[in-house]
Amino acid sequence: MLYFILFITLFCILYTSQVKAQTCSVDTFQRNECGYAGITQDECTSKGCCYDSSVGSSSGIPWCYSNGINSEYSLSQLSPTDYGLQGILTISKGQNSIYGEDIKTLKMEFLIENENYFRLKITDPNDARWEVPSQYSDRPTKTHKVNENDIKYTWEINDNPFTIKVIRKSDKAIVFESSPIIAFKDQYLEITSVFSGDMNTYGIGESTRLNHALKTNMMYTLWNIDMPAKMMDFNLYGSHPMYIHHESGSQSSYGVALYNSNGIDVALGDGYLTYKAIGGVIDLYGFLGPSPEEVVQQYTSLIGKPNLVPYWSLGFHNCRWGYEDISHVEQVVKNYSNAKIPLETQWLDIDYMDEYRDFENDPENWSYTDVGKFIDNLHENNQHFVEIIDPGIMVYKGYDAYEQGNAANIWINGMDSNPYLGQVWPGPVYYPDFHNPNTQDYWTNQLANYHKKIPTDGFWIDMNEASNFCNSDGTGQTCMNPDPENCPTGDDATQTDCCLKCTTIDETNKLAFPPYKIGNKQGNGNLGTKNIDMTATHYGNETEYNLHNMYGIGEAIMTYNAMAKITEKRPFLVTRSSFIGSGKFTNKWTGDNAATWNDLYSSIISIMDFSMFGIPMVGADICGFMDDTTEELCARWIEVGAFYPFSRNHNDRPSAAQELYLWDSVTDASKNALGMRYRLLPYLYSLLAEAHWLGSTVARSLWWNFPTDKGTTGIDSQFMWGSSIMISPVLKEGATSVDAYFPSGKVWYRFRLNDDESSDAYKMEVDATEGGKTLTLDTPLTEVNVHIKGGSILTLQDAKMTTAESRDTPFTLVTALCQHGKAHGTLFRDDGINMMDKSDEGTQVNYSAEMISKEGKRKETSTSIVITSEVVSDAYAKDEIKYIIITAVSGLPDASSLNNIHTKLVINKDSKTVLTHQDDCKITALASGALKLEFNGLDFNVNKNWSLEVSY
Ligand code: MIG
Repeated sequence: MLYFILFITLFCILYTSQVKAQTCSVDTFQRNECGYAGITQDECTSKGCCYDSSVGSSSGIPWCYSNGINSEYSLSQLSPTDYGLQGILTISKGQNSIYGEDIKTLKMEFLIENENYFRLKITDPNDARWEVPSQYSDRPTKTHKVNENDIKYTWEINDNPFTIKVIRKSDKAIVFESSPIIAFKDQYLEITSVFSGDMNTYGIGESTRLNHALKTNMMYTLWNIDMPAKMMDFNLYGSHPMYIHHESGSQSSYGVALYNSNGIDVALGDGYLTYKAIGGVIDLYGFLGPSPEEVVQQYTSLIGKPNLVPYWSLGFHNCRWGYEDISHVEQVVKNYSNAKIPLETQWLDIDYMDEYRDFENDPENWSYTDVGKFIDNLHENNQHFVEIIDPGIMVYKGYDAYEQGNAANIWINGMDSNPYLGQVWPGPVYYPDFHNPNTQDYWTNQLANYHKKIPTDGFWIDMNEASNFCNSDGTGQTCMNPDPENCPTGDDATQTDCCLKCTTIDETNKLAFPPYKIGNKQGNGNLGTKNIDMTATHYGNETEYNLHNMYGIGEAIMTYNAMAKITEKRPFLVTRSSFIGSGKFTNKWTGDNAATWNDLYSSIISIMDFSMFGIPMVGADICGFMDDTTEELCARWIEVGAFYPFSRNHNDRPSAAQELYLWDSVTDASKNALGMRYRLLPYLYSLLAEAHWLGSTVARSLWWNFPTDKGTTGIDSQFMWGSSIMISPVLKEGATSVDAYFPSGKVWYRFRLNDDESSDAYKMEVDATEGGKTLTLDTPLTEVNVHIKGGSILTLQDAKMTTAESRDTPFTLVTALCQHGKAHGTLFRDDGINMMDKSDEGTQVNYSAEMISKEGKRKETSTSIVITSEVVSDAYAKDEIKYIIITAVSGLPDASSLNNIHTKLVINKDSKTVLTHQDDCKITALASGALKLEFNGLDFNVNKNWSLEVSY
C-alpha cells in the first residue's frame, strides 16, 4: 500500500513537472493572455497556448496564456547631464512582435530630482509620445540641481542587459531594482521591479479588497470605470499606480510610482512587480522613505499635496439618492436635530435636477426659492449644503450649458470631429473637455450663474470616469440620436437604457482594441465599455485613449478653480474618479459599496489606500449604498464611519431608508461615536492641515505607525488617526467584543465621549511597553473602542450639534503620558474657511510634557509634571484652554491627596501667573485616576507660550 502511494505521488510529480516543462514554465506575472475568460482547456491548447487554472478566477491572471515577453536592452553612451545621467538603450535580445513592434532604440534618463527620490525615464528619442502634462501635478518643469552630498541614494547600472539598482545610502536597502526584461512598443510598455525578503506590497488602486497588503500572484488593473466598489478585486473609479514596500517588522519602507495615465496592469508575483502600460512612457519614481509616512510626504511633494479642507467639512454629512422633494429633505434635517445627532451638511443627489440637467433645478419639487430657503436655514443653523454635479451636458436646444458649450467649442469630439455623443442621466450628452484650457471659463461661468441661485458650499463630482450608458460592449463609435422624442425613455425603456445608435468601430482600430488587452473587468473588457470611445479626441488632438484616466482630475481642477473664484473660500469637492495628484484639488468617496459586513470591513482598507495616494479626506458610504442595511450593520458602520476622515451616510435610490435616527440603537451609537469625533475635531483638523502643509497622512494602518512591531502586520480591522488615536471597531455580525491588538512599546488609554468624574475615560487600558498585546474588549452595540497612545498630547473641544458650536467651546488638553512620563503633540488652528498661502497664517503649537522626580533637601522625593506650549506661529487667537487632563500614571496623587498638589502656570515669559489649586485652578481626580485641572478667568489662549508645573 505504502509503495503504491509513493508510486502515485512520484507519478504525479513527474507528470506535472513534465506538463509544465513543455512550454509553460513561466512566472504567473509574465503570462500573456492567449484566450479569453472562460476558454476551455482544449480550445486553449489547440491554439498552441498553455493552460493553467490553478491561479483561480479572481486573480486576474490569464488561465490560457503564452510565454511572456523577454526582450532586453543594452545601454551605451552613458553620460552625465545637469540632473543625472542619460544613455541610449538598444534592444539586444528577445526582439518580438507580440503586442506590436519593439522600439529598438530608446533614451534612458536617470534623474536626480530630489535628495529623497529619483526618476527613471525611458522614452523614444525619435518620436514624442504622450506624457502626463505638467499642469496636472506639482512636478517641476525644470529640475533643480541637488547637491551631491545631500543625495540619499546611490545607484548601480548594468550595461548589458540594462538594469538599474537604486540603493538607500543610510542602510543599503535596495529601493528599486529592475529586471532585465523591458518592453517598449507603441502600445505596450513593460518594466519590472524585483525584490527579495518577506515583502508586503501596499497600494496600487483603486480596488476593493479584504486585505491591505496586496495578495501575490494577482493582477491588478488600473482603468477608471463606473463599476460598483462592492466588486472585490476589480478595477474601479480611480488609477493610482503607486506602491509602498514594507517588510514585516522592519524599520524601512520605500515607494515606487509609475507616472502614467494609460491603462495599466500590475502583475504582482513573489518577488516581482511588473507594470504593463498600454501607452505613454516609462516614467518611474522611487521614494526613499525610510518610513511610510516619509514616502507619502515625498510622493505628495511631487504630485501635489492634499487640499486644505474647510473645517465644517469635518462634520457629519447626510445624503441619499431618492429624496422626493425639498420638504422631504427638510424633514430629514429636522429629524436629525430632534434625535440630537449632529448633522453638519445635508447633500442633494441628482433628484434635484430638472430632467437631470446640471445647473437647473426641477421647478416643482426643488424650486430655487424653496431650496434657496432651505440652504439659508441650514446656514443660519451653522449647517452646510453640498450638491451633486455630473459632467455630461444634455444635448438640448436652448439649454444654456449646452448652448454655451457649443459656442465655446469645448466638447470632447468624436472620430468624425463632431462633439462626441454619449448618454448619461439626462439622456444624450456632450462631455466638456477638461483638458481644453478654454473649458475653465465655460465651467466657471456655468457654476457661477448657478451658484447665485443655489449657494452650495461644495460640489460632489460624480460619473467622471466619464461614465456612458451606451457603448456597453466597447465596440460603439460615433453615436447619433435616432428618435429624440423617445430618447432616453421610449416604450419600455428606462433612463439608463442606451437609446443612441452607434456605428461599430473597425476591429482593426488600435485605440479601441489595442494589441495588449488589460484586465478591465467591465463587460467584455474592452476599454471603451461604458466609457467614451477611445478614438474620441481632446484639446490638442489628444486621444481619449491617453487621457481617459485623467478625466476626473481634469474636472476636479476646473471645479476647484471655479469655486475658489466664486466663493473666495476654500473649495470643498468630493470626487468619484481620481488619478495621481487628485488630492490637491478634491476629496474622495469610495463609490458604490453595498450594505454588507464585508463592505464595512473593506472600507477601512480603501481609506488607508487613499491615505497613501495623497487623498487623506476620504470616506465610504456609511451604512452601505446598495441594498437594504440592517439596524446592527448601520450601528456598527457609523462607529467606523465616524472615524473616516470624510464621514457621510449615503444610500441608493431603491434601498430602504437609513438615516441614523431611524433606530434607537443607531441613534445611540451615532451620538457616542460622532460625539467622540466632534470632541477630537481640533486634533483631526490639525492632521488634515498638516496633510496639506506637509503632505502627511491622516488615517493610518497600525503597521504604518509601528513598522518594527511584527504583530501589526496584517491587522486591517483597526486603524489610527495620525499617530495618537487608535480605533478598534466591531466588524462582525453578532459580535459584542473585539480582539484588539495594542502595538508594542506603548501604554494605551481609553478615550470616551463622557469624561466626567465617574467615567473611566483616560484609564490605562493596557501596558504594552514590553510587547504588543491582544485584548478582548467588551463592545456593546452602541460602543466603539477608541484609545489614546501614551506619549500623546491631544487637543479637544466639546461635542456639539455643529462644528461651529464645537469650535466655540474651550479647549481641553489631554496629556497622555507615556511610560517614561513624557508626551508631545501639535496643534494647527486657523479660521477653517479662508484660503491660505502659508501655514503661518494660522496658529501652530508644539506641546510637550515631562515628568521629573526631584530629590529634596531631606531626601524626600517630589514629582512634578511640566507641560509646555511652544508657539510656532500665533496668527489665530480665538481659542481658550480651560481644562488640562493628565492621565493616570503610577505615582499620581489620588482624590484624597489633591491638596498636596501645587500648580504653577506661566503664560508668556513676561506675564507671570502663579496659581495654586485653591484659586484660579481647580483640581479633581477622575475615576480613572487621571487628574483634571480647570482654569478660570485667565487669558489662557492656545496661541500663547506657556508652561505649567504640577508638583506633588
Ligand atoms: O448612475 O447620482 O456613485 O453615489 O447616488 C448612478 C446617483 C449615479 C452614482 C454614485 C452614487 C449616486 C448615483 N450615481
